[in-house]
Amino acid sequence: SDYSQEPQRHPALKINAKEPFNAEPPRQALVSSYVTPTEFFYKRNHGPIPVVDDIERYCVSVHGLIEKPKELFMKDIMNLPKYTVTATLQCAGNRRTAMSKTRNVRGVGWDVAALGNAIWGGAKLADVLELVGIPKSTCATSAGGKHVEFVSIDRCKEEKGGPYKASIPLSQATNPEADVLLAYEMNGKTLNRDHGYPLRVVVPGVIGARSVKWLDSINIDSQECQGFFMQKDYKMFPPSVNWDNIDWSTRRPQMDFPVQSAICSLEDVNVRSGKITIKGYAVSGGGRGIERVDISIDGGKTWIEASRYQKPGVKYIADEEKSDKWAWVLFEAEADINSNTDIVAKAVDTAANVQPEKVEDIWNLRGVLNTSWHRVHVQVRH
Ligand code: MTE
Ligand code: MO
Repeated sequence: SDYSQEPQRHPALKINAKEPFNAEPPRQALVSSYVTPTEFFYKRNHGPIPVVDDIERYCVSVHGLIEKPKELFMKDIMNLPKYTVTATLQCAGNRRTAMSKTRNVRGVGWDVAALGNAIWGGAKLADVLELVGIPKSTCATSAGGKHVEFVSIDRCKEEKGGPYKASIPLSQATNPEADVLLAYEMNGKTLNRDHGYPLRVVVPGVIGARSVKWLDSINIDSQECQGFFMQKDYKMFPPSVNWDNIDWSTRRPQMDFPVQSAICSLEDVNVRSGKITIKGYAVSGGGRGIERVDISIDGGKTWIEASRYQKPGVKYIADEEKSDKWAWVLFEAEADINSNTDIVAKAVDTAANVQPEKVEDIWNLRGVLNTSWHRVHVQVRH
């Protein structure tokens, strides 16, 4: 593989793997703004960053079970109505490092910042599919159980040198309310190479692995994508399954991510005795908003409710009409700390799903979806 044409990256990023490049921002930087600056947005790759230099000739071929297969050029996609969607993208491996501390797992180690909240601009996939004769849907059971496969330009070793790929159900792809985008902008600027230039998929509310970057083709199929990252990775197994007894076919590919939160204003550190501010993020998949964030300053015995922030004028963040339903909320609480303790965060989403207490209970061999209560141990200096 050729890593000689990698883009420049912000020096503050914490590099978890160099080739392919995998990096996340420091905790503090992550929650310093509601919209994550592009240079601090985590970068998750499985191969070298592709170079697309002839944008006039770049096109996406749409084929498979359709009547009018088509090559779509950038101008065709940019001629469709442009939408902006504020959505949090989260890697299924976020917080894997903490899971591997109970029992070893395989995969890139991530702290709590393998996610980010961006304003994505582009065409709705539902509009793109209409161009090739596939009607829109609003009903989850329509679309005949078919799937939409996204194939990239990049090359990765897991696919034996082939491209990264993934699929979503056609019913989700054709539903305008699902807000699935073919995005060419991130935070108001042309998408950069790290994040999928010139065009990427953004599937809001779903683990990042399905938001294919550097889109090359779209394939309408009767079955879900058979690629490595759908069939042999990004599935959640029970704690009893190990590398000797694993049967990948017994589980479905993970789609929506579960309710998650983490404290980002503190690491396991010394603090001065007295008032401290506890800040972090909370997010849930599937368009479920955040109902509540609970904070404990005594290791989880008693709890206080944190205040939550998305944007000015929105007090009740679980209100779907007013909130950014695909986006995280930032939370904040103040507390008096006078002795060594564990500060803990747990979030509740609008479906009343709560984060599990112990990482052991959700341990899985690939180390995905660590959504256990987030703990920070603080030592007090008097
Ligand atoms: N798309 C391609 N083509 N190649 C990849 O390696 N990684 C996926 C997804 N799309 C990947 C990809 C994974 S696992 C995640 S979490 C997100 O992209 C990360 O997106 P980001 O790098 O823009 O944060
Ligand atoms: Mo990921």
